[in-house]
Amino acid sequence: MITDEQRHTPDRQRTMTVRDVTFELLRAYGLTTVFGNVGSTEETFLKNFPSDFRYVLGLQEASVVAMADGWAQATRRPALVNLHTGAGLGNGMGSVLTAFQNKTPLILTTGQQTREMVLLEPWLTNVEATILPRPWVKWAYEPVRAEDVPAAFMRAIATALQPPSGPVYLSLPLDDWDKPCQNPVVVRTVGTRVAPDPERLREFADAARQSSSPVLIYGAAIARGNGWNEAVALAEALGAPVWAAPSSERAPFPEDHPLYCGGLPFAIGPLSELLEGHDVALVIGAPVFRYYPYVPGPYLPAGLRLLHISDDPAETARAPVGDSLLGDAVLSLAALTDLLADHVASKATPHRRLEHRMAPHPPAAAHAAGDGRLSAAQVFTALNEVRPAHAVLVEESPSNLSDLHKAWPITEPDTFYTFASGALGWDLPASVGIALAERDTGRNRPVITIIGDGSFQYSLQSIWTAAQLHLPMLIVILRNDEYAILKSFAVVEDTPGVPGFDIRGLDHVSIATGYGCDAARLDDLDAIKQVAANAWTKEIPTVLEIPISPQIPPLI
Ligand SMILES: Cc1ncc(C[n+]2csc(CCOP(=O)(O)OP(=O)(O)O)c2C)c(N)n1
Ligand SMILES: [Mg+2]
Repeated sequence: MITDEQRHTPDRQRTMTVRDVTFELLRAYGLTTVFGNVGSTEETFLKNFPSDFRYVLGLQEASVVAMADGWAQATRRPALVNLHTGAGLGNGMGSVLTAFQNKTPLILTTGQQTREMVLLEPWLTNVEATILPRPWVKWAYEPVRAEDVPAAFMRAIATALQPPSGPVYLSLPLDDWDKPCQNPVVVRTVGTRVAPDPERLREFADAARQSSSPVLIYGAAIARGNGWNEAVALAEALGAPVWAAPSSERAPFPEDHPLYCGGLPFAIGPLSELLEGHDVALVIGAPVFRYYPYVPGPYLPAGLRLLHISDDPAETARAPVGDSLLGDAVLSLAALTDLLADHVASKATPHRRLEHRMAPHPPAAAHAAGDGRLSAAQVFTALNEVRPAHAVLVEESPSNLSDLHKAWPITEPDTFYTFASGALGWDLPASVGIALAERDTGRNRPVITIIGDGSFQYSLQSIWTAAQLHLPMLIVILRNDEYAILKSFAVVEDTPGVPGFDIRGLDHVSIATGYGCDAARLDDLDAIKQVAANAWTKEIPTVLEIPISPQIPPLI
């Protein structure tokens, strides 16, 4: 940190350190919150931690990275993470993988052993540090000289922010921070959106104009770019039905809009079937497509031309079908709407409307199968009744997802988050980061996390951070004592007799109170509604364990 005395001393008379210059740069970028878990190799970075910076401690690194991810998404700013050398980064990698697929700009840093000893690999040396986080970072670097540290941060920030945005990584030897750094801080800015090639976009607009039955498939990039208005304007200009891309991690379109059809299934054959009858599909801001279970079939129905717009060249390159165009989703939506200004929208083709996102068919049993326990659907309906206005939903509840989306349509921007990756352990800590961002931004919208009893275990330490930060969240654990969704996969994959699906004997009330939260086990709808409604009067999270009747929903 630069003291007032240093600030008023002419440059020639004092020695700036690597720490001074780096903190000036971080300050200039507003990177004054460090999400971290510290060790001996990071203490030199954090020494005399400046009072205008904030340290958010997470007790395990998967939580630290995902909290930063949630905060970055909800503030629409990059976030700074500091972990303990290779050991901490290793623990955090599941969340780094998710952040990469979420396209969240994270500046990941770890300490490294001192340059004096690194050659002989003392304890906790991050051997081949830049290899460890690959392929889930856009750039990984360990500065060759101490004085390169600030410029390496600047390059890291620029790389993280430019499209497609994502995590970057710096490994920082612990003896660099007090070394002299004569180079002044250089603060550069970069653009974060790339416009599509106008000629090719015109071709796409012409194809849409000439189509007799166009369909729009919207992805999470529209939500990340705050583009609901643009998404609605294009849909209405075309009069086209809108699907959310399979398993969208953010809601790209208001789910109560008359043109909204639901979420496409994440399997090849069933997805293709749902697009039958259309002649042009425009996919904007999503991969083509995010699939999961393998269900063979044609990628597209006969007679359908697919046009794809994304700012991620890896996505446009790996699409198995269709013609692609690189460009920002929201800029493309606006430009297409302009190009179609003279277009008289035909009436949207009447279409099967799915009221859920991931699973193509609703679960067989919507209610408890006579075992006295509530069904997930009953719980969601009750929570939806008492949730405060503008509540933000964060979800990781695999077997109950379609029930959740049926009960809880997303009708406001930035009120739904999940992971793009399927790597469990992201949503709970991300929801803590989102709740912190809601407070930091002054929006103060309540955050409700709905999570399976299996998913809860992966990053449960994050609820301690939420309690320490006095965040009044509502965290609902659906206890079915099993990994239910894996039983559905066992049906699809025809794998009877797989062990390891049952997770009995967990006491979430003890766990949550042990981490400093309020907690209760409730199996009565009225009590659930009452406790849920009161969660917002507290200064710590409320964790509800709700026993639910297990169900094995059909995946396909
Ligand atoms: C990091 C990670 N480990 C394991 C898995 C495999 N997996 C997918 S779903 C699941 C079970 C989830 O259980 P729970 O949260 O209780 O939801 P339920 O299926 O019971 O609704 C597991 C273990 C995964 N996706 N990610
Ligand atoms: Mg479960």
